[in-house]
Amino acid sequence: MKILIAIVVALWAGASPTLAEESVRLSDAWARASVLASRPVASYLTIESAVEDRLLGVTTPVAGHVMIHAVEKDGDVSRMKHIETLELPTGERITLAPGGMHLMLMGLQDKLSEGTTFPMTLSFENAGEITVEVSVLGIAAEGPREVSE
Ligand SMILES: [Cu+2]
Repeated sequence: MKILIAIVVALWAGASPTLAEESVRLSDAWARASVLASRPVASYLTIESAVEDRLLGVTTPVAGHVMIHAVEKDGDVSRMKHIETLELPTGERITLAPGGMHLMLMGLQDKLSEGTTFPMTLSFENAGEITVEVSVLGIAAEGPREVSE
C-alpha cells in the first residue's frame, strides 16, 4: 500500500508542472532599475491563462514582500490599491504596465541594476507555482519592447 501511494504521489508531482506550463503563459516580465534600495520597485508582465485561474501571491528572493497593486483614478489623482488576488478569466491577456496594475516589490535586499535579471515566482490557484526571470531595464523604461528596438 505504501508503495502504491508513493507511485501516485510521484506521478502527480511529475504531472503538475506540465499542466502549469500549458494553462498559464507568462511573458515580458520586467522591472525598472532602482535608484535606492529603500524604495519599492514596480514589476510588470503579461499573464494569459487558458483556463479560469487566479493569481494568489508572488515571491522573489530580491524582495521581502510582493504586493499586487491596481491603480485607481480619482479625478487627477492616481492611487495604488492593494488587491489580494488577481482573477484570470479564460483566454484573456492581462498586461501589467506602468500607470496600471503592477507587482510592488517591497523591502528590497539591494538596488536593482539595469541589465540584470532576477527570478520571481507567481502562485496560481490552478496552475500552481511558475517562476519567471524578470529583466531589469533602465530607470525611465516604459516597457520591454523599446529595448529590443
Ligand atoms: Cu504599487
